[in-house]
Amino acid sequence: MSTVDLEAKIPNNVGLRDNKRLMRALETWQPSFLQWWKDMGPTDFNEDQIYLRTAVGVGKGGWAHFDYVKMPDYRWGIFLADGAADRKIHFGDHLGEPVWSDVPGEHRNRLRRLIVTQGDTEPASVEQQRMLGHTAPSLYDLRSLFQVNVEEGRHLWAMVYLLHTHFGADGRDEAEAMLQRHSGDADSPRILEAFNEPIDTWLDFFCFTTFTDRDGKYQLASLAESGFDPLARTTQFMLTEEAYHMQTGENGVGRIIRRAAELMRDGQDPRAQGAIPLDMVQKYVNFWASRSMDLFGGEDSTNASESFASGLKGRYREGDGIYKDPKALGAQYKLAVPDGETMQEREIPLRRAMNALLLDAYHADCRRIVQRWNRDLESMGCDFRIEMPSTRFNRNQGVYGHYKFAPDGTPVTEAEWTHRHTDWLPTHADRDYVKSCMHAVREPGKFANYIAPPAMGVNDQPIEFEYVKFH
Ligand code: BYC
Ligand code: FE
Ligand code: FE
Repeated sequence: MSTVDLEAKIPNNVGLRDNKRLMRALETWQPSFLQWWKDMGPTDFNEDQIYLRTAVGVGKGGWAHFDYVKMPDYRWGIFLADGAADRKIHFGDHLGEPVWSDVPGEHRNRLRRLIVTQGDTEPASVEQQRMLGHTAPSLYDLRSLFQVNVEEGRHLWAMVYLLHTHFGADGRDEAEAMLQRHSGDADSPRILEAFNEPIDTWLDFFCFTTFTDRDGKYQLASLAESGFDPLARTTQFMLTEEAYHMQTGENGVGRIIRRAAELMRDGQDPRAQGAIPLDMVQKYVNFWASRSMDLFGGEDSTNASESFASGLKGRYREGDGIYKDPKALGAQYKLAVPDGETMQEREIPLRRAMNALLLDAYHADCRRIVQRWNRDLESMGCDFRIEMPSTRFNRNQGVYGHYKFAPDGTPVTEAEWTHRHTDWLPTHADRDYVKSCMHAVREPGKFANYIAPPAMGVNDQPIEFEYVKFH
């Protein structure tokens, strides 16, 4: 078991005290991070007391501590999950070799790129969500937002730690650059597309945490298989925090759906009550699910093949021994690709289909979430059903990116798309309407009329607990 140093300026279980050079580098980066938080984070709430969970160790069960803190005083720590002794690389061309505790020279660039891409998304999401605090539907939800924000901040720390420790001067430059690119910035945007999309409403936020944080889960899980041991152990621990983000999303969308269904059951029109009609929720689901599916990259990818072959990025749950061939050689993946008016099935070598495989697992997971929302609709006697859009719908990356499809995956012509896309994706009018529903509710235990209360509070506290104390 690693020792956790909670007294240090930067709480950690990576022995910072014994590595003065690294400690100095990180302590130099810390003020830049705090300045970024103050400029680009949830700026107007930095003086308020938030009931937050803070990671204080990596042991099962007791890894987190709850208390009131001001966000700038949050203890952003560096934690690696404990590693198994003499772990071996369990996939790809280096199968059976000992894992690396230092960066192998021949994989340096690829590894840095993966870490930078991962790291870039974390502060991006905080930037995207920075104004939401002003319209939180309850104190419970406001707390959830800030919990997600501080933890995404910690995930940035996790990647910056790897860059500073293992990539020398370039790593330090990359760590600086993480605070200089900004979500939606015309000159210096975030790396991946979904992280430049605005998150203006709580429906966007809950769809984002359902679908985009869930991409995070799958990407982190495949990096947690990595032969580069520090990356595997960092991402492993990040996943424990990620579960709450996805739960915030699933519950949030679920509560918005439930509220609409309740009103309809009582013979009312959700729209007349400042609630969000279910067909509008479906459009937001379509939008965020498709932008998030793009985060898997191309279905047929030489990058993905190389990352797998080099032992840097494995398949989902690769370590659980669920795949027959840990080298993924000789097998093919069947991919339906557009060919003129029709679809043709093409076989590609499995290694090149690693992004497609991960996307398939993600899509199945999303369908389970949608089913849970639908079970709730059914139990309330409502006939509407939410649907998870096909992996082909509204894509900008990969083999479907240049073609048009309906949400169920049927090919459509450009003309049909032009005619029908406003039925499938939020229009300006939809967005204006959803924005008009957003207003802050700050009385403990009270909720905006578009969202049902949660089933329970946080950390065994009641729903009407004062989750945020304003200064
Ligand atoms: N937008 O070979 P290809 C999270 C680029 S979320 C823009 O098809 P590859 C979080 C790609 O970079 C998880 N560009 O795909 C969630 C490449 O560019 P170059 C984040 C894109 O490289 C919520 C080119 O297209 N973590 O943690 O195999 C809140 C061809 O790429 C996009 C990671 O993503 C796009 N959507 O896969 C907070 C893990 N997609 O090289 C946090 C690290 C692709 O031609 N990243 N491109 O210039 C990776 O593993 C891979 O970079 C990707 C792309 C899966 C993203
Ligand atoms: Fe994260
Ligand atoms: Fe997250």
